[in-house]
Amino acid sequence: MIKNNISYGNVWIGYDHPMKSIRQLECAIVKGDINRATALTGKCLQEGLHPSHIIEQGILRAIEAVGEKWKTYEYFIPNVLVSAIATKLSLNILQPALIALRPRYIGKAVAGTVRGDVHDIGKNIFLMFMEANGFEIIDLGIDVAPEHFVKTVKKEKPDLLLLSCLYTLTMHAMEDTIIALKKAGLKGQVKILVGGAPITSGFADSIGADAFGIDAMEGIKKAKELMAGRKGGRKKNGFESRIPSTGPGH
Ligand code: B12
Repeated sequence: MIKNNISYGNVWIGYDHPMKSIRQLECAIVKGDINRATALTGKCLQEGLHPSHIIEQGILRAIEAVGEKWKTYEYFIPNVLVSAIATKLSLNILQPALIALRPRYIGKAVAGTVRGDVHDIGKNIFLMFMEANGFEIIDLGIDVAPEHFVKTVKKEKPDLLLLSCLYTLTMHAMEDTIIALKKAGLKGQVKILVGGAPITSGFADSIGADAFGIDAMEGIKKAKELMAGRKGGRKKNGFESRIPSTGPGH
């Protein structure tokens, strides 16, 4: 797995242990050192580390540390922003490597962070894993209005709608989006999967979502379960394979 390294048991000789690069990457993101973070991301890949391992052990840990520093007033918005930029650029480097592992086509999903909310790191990570698992993704970005989700679902006829939210004050926008889908008669046509730090399964149920994922990995599992629940398989373009509506607005 790891090139250019010689290991005897847990002892690495000649070159650095690749986990050292991951720790350095974590550190660079926390410090907001964008150039170093991108260089180290490339180095981690060159050392043969799996992109999902780099995300989980480096990037996610870094963002958690940044969140802690914000909580304790050690960091302010500009610090968090540079760390977020470093994260985004590192993810851009990892994306091709992750997508190259893409298995067979599973289905199509429209995604976005709901209206009023600009957080997208978690959504982007989740979407990268979705793509690596065979989903075609149409990402509408951040601060997406319910009407925009509705318009895109009508046009693209996805299997899944993925809604992300990080800021508690915008959680209601998830419900607004589902209400708008119901009003447009689309609620039974697309399965809705929700996630983001403040979201719980109770909240997801209360707003009429079809499933909730606590993190990216559980999100993938739920997305696949929702697809498996669809009758008659998936045709690549259209609503043809949709499960028949199970009741009014659902
Ligand atoms: C980075 C960050 C920012 C960056 C965002 C950059 C970006 N491009 O995303 C910036 C600086 C812009 C920012 C702005 C603000 N932020 Co901010 N931010 C954070 C921070 C530090 C990290 C968030 C993050 O990326 N987490 C890491 C990701 C990986 O986690 P995640 O999003 O939960 O995603 C995982 C899962 O939830 C899941 N997932 C995510 N989406 C989905 C979707 C589906 C369908 C599924 C299945 C799964 C899934 O998969 C992911 C991977 O496992 C948090 C603190 C923290 N500890 O979380 C605060 C935090 C979220 N922010 C907060 C606040 C208050 C703000 C501001 C209001 C600050 C201000 N005064 O302006 C603004 C918000 C403006 C707005 N309208 O949205 C608060 C929110 C508090 C609350 N009550 O909601 C937090 C918690 C900080 C705090 N402790 O006070 N922020």
